[in-house]
Amino acid sequence: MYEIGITLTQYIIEEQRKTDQASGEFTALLNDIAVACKKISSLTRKGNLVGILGSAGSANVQGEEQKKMDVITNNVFIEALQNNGHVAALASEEMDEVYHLPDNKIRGSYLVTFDPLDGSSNMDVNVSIGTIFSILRAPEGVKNPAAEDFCKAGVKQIAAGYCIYGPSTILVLTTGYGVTMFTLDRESGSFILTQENVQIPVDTCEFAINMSNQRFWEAPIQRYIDECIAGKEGVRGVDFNMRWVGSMVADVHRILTRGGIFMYPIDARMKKAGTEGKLRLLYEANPMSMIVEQAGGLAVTGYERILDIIPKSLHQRVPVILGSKNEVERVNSYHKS
Ligand code: P6P
Repeated sequence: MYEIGITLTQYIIEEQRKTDQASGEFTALLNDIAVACKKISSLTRKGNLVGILGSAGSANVQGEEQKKMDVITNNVFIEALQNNGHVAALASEEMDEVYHLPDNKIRGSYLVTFDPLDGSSNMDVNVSIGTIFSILRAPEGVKNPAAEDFCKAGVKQIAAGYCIYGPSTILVLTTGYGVTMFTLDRESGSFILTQENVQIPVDTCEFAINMSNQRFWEAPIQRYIDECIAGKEGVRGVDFNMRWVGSMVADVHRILTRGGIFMYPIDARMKKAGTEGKLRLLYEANPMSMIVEQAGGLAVTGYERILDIIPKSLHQRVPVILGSKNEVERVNSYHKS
């Protein structure tokens, strides 16, 4: 246990001391990520004051319109991570291919995948957004790792985290030993430990789903949501509440804080289009699933545990059902029956 109030730097150095063979490289990488998140937090607060809202006039590999801040924050992450010799390559929602470091840069032991500004369209309407990141071990002695080196099952993640840019900027991190939250103190410029050993309540009466897709859902999701909406008079015998921010980081943060179930299931449109979901496995579903499981929750597709999936490609999409253990188990059981 650590005392509330220590800085992220103090925390990760203490954590490093626990693993005696630690080289300090991982500690320094986490610090690089924290620096990137501080810079992004500062930019998101300036918004239109510095003309960074709106479209970049380009599309990403997903064919989605890129916002100016998608491009800006992607570059912030590259600059923060490529200069200190802790990463061997990067992969991002905003880049079609693996990002290889310039030849003169020292390579390190880790690979980082990230969504630099998840939910960026919410920034134009001043709603919480966030950065999601996942850390994998780089292959030994490979100067320029390839996409297949990133395509490891989520259980291989060394660490995962996100930073939510809301009323507070909060960095949420797991290295496999529980979930810890750090709130940015702008006066000192430090992330301060504000919550340790985060636990998601195993029960909930709050679901998060984009209801406008209801007519496309598969039967188990239809059944689950119908029962929630039926409330006290229905089989659940209790009324449910609904929240949908449209920013995965914000919905997951609420679930970590007070419980809930988040669902972006596969639906008829996706099957017709040949895609397997909306959210991306490597830099959205996997990091969030590691965090949720480390906080006592579950994260599944409806058919399998997300962290067990072997990715087929860098930008693979998957269905996501995650959050309070007992509710996710119920949805799982509906998929089985
Ligand atoms: P929809 C944001 O674009 C995102 O990837 C997640 O952050 C969010 O949960 C989801 O898509 C929102 O999707 O279809 O409701 O706009």
